[in-house]
Amino acid sequence: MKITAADVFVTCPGRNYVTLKITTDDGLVGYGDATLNGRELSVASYLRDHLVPLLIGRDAARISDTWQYLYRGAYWRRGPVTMTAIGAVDVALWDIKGKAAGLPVYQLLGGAARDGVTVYGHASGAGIDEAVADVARFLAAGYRAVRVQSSVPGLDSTYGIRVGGGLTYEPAADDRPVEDVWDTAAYLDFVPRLVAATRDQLGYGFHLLHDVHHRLTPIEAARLGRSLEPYRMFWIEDSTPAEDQSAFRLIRQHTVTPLAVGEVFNTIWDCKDLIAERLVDYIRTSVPHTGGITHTRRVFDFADTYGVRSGSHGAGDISPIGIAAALHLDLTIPNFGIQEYMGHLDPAGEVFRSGYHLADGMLHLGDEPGIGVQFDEEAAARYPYQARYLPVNRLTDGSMHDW
Ligand code: EZ4
Ligand code: CO
Repeated sequence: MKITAADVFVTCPGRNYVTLKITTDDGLVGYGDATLNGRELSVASYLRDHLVPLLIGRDAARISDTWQYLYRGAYWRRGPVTMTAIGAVDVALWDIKGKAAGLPVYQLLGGAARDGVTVYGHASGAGIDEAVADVARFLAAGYRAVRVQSSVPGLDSTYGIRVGGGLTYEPAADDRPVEDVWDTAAYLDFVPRLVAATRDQLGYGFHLLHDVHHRLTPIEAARLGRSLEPYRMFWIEDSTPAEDQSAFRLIRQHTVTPLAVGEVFNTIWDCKDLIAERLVDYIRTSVPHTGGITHTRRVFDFADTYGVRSGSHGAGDISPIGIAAALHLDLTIPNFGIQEYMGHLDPAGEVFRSGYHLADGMLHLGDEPGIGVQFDEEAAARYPYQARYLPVNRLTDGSMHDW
């Protein structure tokens, strides 16, 4: 089963997605998600210019060998661009392996270890009342877990607030990033009130999450965690900039609020100390950004040894192919925690036809062989790439801050 072609598609049905398609000499086709939000073309180039020539003629069945060949062969280890490109190849090859076997990928990974994949939805609002009403809307739709975000009084724009019916937190700017303004004191005063109002009005019969999005110092994160303890959070996410693993030692000393981190990680080397020292409770690496199913499974297996559970990143900038790949892994691992699910808005559904569906707060995979997502090239061509940046953040005095 030789690889005869590998093609890269960049399309913008509502937001940008990069898709890798691998074709074999026996007519099988596999898809991988190569989307890296705000840096899409760098992964497309890494694939087209550096990996595609190496893939042609390789045996598509040898997933592990191809992974090692691309990882060790790069010499320049790790990094989001490299690992997203390798991840797309890996998922496309798992898709092909499933199709060759006539089985969904989760069957090849050991079969389902649970009935479905519990997900959390993204509630938000312009203030406490609107945010709580949005959480209630998710609960009414059957969700068992909801993330709550709200505009912070006094700040013009805050991460995580859905604008209108949209599903993006990265507003389009002309030719440079949108600039948000950040005030930690205002945020730290506000979030306990937001969370208290959510629990007061809606109770404790569901999991409640909140994303800090890398904005606090360790002692500020410790204070936030402690202030939220009465409200039994499922987790606070990305409380400090994620590259500083030792920050979590300090946070951990001060609070029993569960901690999650990892959406910007791309290998086990980014989180091995966090896991081995039990500094976090949930590891949020995602299949497309962490070298595909092959490497993300290693991260989760290692985490299981230390009682750390998965909580994979699943924002809308991960395509339905990346989400489906995550679901196959989520369904099989022993230490599944939760899966983020933001969903995708049309016209993404014209380009990606996915077999998974939401019921009772869980995502359920279909029975299609492979990953189970079809990619429509003609539809993709109708939505050409649009240059977009993630926003940046400044403090009120103009200093750059983490977004
Ligand atoms: O800002 O995926 O938990 N979800 C998130 C996301 C991230 C985007 C960045 O590309 O933090 O909304
Ligand atoms: Co996040």
